[in-house]
Amino acid sequence: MAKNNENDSANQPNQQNKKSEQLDQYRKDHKNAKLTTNQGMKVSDTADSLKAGERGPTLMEDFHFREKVMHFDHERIPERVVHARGFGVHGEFQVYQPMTELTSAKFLQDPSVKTPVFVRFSTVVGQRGSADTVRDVRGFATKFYTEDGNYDLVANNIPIFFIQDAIKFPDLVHAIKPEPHNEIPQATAAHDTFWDFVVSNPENAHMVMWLMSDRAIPRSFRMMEGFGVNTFRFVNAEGKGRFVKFHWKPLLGTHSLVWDEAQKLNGADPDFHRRDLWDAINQGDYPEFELGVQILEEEDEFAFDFDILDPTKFWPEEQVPVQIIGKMTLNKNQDNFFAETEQVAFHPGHLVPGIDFSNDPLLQGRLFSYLDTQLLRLGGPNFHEIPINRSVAPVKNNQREGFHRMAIDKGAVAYSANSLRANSPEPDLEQGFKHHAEKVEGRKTRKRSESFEDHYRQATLFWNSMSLPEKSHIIKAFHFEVGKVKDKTIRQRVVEMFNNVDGQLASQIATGIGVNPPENPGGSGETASSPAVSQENTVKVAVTRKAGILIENGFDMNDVVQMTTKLDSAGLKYDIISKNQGMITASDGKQIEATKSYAITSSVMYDALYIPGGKQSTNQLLTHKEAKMFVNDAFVHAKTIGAANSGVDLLMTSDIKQITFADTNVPNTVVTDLGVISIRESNDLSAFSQEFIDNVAQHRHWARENQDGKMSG
Ligand code: HDD
Repeated sequence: MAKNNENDSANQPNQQNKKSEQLDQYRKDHKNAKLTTNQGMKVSDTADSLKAGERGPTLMEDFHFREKVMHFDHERIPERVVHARGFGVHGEFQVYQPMTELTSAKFLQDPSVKTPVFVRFSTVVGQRGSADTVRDVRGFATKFYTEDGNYDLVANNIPIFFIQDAIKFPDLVHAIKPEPHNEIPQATAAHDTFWDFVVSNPENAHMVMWLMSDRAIPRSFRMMEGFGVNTFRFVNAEGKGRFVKFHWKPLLGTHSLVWDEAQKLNGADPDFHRRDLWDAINQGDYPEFELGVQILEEEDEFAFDFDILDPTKFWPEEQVPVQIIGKMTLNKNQDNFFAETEQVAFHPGHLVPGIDFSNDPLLQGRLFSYLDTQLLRLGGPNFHEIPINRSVAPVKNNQREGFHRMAIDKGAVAYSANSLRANSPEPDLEQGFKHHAEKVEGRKTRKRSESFEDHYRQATLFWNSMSLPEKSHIIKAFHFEVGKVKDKTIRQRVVEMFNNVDGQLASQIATGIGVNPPENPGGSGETASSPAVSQENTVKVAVTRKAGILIENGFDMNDVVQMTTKLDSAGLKYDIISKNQGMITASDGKQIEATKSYAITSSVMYDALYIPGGKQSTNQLLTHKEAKMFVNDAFVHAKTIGAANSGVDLLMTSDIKQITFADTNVPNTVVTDLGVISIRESNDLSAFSQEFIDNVAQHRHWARENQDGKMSG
């Protein structure tokens, strides 16, 4: 169970690492303390201002009032222009084996070294207070506090990007953000300006396919991949460079919500993703991600039918395997959202020796944007001194002054070269960063390389790689997103554009959005697929999944205890839910606490649903429309549903009744049909509860989508 907020961070294990020790110097707990002003003077009253007489005007000399309100007046800083809504956590990274052959990066050499990290997950489009489960790309930015300085891997959960050149980023963001005249709509691409941008800039085709896919509505930050997107370079101690793409692989697999569920969650719990992460870490279920790299020798730069510098292309894992090189464990929540999540400043240009850039034109432009945006957001050039941004490696240079300078730099000398301080701090010729000595040559031009011209083949490759349920979700996403576009010409142009990806896809998009199917169904001619990008092929485990258990007075305690014992031992979570919160009495007189009621919870907050038996309990549940909604939603969202003994009666009155399990009524027999598991007349639920857990591990039972016209993608 999650603890209350005050205790949450206090009860966490204190990480023993250099970053944590550094942050300890700034952490304050304010326990057993006397209230003071910012000058440290004790305050005798903070509830009444100083007035001329009890009913008189407030006096200018009330310095405590002025200080308190002045501070409050200035408590907001500009939110990030993109990725405004995010959530940060601490962790540690360990490499599995020395990577000496590929890179000299020190944090990738010694498997016994735990490098502290801070990770910020985010959505891209929504404002800071927007909902978590919107359809969007997710940011996955990691700051490694290495002995050689900070290294930032500023990644997303989709391996490619919308545009090929950073100069188009302001156009993309202006198009996808709420429209400027009325600031509608919030946190969504489902509006005219975005789709106008898409059809006017066909390089978006591939990314839009991913954005319409399940990847854009992750089940959890703990269950999504991360991708560095841009092509970087590993450089070893001998100066040999190789191209590299970075991957984060979640040990829990890559899983998504369904769209109807995601929308309902936006209302039921707009903090669903951050709460999921916060709770998991507080409960000791530390999310783990393996770091993978795809490596390309420089000689193979031109060996592919796409340009490896083009950020709208990924390197299919079947062609360039992902080598797993280490693991990150996220094991500590932040103590203060503003100080850590809000003030952390990432930058793809924060490198360490052994890692370098490529000429990817999106990456090159990013290198300007991040530092620049931090200047405005964090109010000056000294944001590297904010605790969360501080390197654990010593910072020594001749930079001085500026807003909010913390360091007290001693001495008269603040320039280089100098003789008065023996040229200290001096460049380190041995260990200092050396730029990879790539040969570059060319005439100045604003032209894009012809090798960046094909916008459709990989979009088709992605489409070819999708399972049938994934394809149907993509089509439904197009219906929602493009259906919201008011301009019919743009809707028609979306169909024409995606006809270049796949003719059938284009025809099915057209059907839902009231425009004509393509005259000549087309496609890019790509026939290959990449099974690695389908979520059907991901890791499937039940651990940390959460079940809702519906009971009322008179429930069967044996049915509850057998299931919860099994869930506990398999590492799953559950909530006991009833009409009202409080103690609920079983048929044997024993009691259990319902920690959740219908008023504060709903099926969309759970991965699975269980209805134990107990005639009296079932009879009451049968009269609750909320209980039926629980069952119907769980069914429609393709979740595992289990019912034991009289609990099965609730399923019989729901939308599930048409599937075959209901006809099977053999006592003491576990019946499983499309992820609905039932057992009648049984006291021994061991096989039943194991079957329930095995089904939860499947994540969803997509075959159900064909069972019921009401299924949503
Ligand atoms: Fe970016 C933030 C990831 C392209 C300009 N970006 C930002 C964050 C992530 C990414 C995860 C949030 C960092 C945090 O949590 O604080 N961005 C990407 C990826 C890209 C990408 C994977 C494609 C490869 N970004 C991109 C381009 C530009 C920017 C092409 C500009 C030319 N990004 C920014 C920014 C942000 C940012 C405006 C906003 C807030 C911030 O930097 O700190 O500079």
